[in-house]
Amino acid sequence: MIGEPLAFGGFKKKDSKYKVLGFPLEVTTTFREGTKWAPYEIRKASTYIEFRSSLTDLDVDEIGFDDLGDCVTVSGDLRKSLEILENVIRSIEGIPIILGGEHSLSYAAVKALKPDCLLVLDAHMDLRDECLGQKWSHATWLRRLTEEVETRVMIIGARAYVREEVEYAKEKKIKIITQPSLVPESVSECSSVYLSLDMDFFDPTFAPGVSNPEPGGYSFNDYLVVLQSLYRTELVGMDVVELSPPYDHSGTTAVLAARAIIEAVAANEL
Ligand SMILES: [Mn+2]
Repeated sequence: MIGEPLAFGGFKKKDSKYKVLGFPLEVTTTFREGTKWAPYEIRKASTYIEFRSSLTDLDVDEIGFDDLGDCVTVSGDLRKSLEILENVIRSIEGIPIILGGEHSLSYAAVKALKPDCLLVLDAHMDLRDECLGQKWSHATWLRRLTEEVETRVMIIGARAYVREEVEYAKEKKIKIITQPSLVPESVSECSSVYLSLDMDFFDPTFAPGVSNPEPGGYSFNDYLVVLQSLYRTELVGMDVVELSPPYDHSGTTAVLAARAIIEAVAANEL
């Protein structure tokens, strides 16, 4: 690995179907900035941890990853950046694993991959019509997406939202799941799933380095319970978003992000 460019787990295994793509998107962050530095920090953390899955006991380093590097973003232009990402994802053969970046990027990924279901792990619903006067934002991307596509949406972890979002969720039949153990049953109805992990799904105790921390979150073990939902469906892509390295003083949020990817791949492989 020494002398090689940084890659997820040190992997540039061309024949792995798991295609890691960094997308250092940061245009609309409203609180704690720094998400654009996350792809680098997640890759760095990933080179120092074990790749054995504690959920499945699989050795994920035997499966490996194909790290494609970072996709270009257009500084200050969210819509253009999303257009680029959507096109890049369409061109990838395999299962893209996107290292964000702000949460808006999931809009482009889901549009490109057209999963039957979208499973969002997030403290927030991101269903506002506008955030601070902006129609396109990390806090509105899921509203824009559900206005355009028919994908079934399930959210687990939501604990900070406004009435407008709850009403919209009801209108659009977006499923708000309140217990990790209830996720596998809901997802078992899906023929394919895209997993979007906002790191603020976790409690700030476990994941302090995020843009919008919210108390009352979940643990890594809860996340493993959620992942059991991948046993009986096909994962078509995932992202890990909203990690903000300048607030990740211990570096443990980046480790958690890397571990979260390893476990998701293991759950999909089982
Ligand atoms: Mn969030």
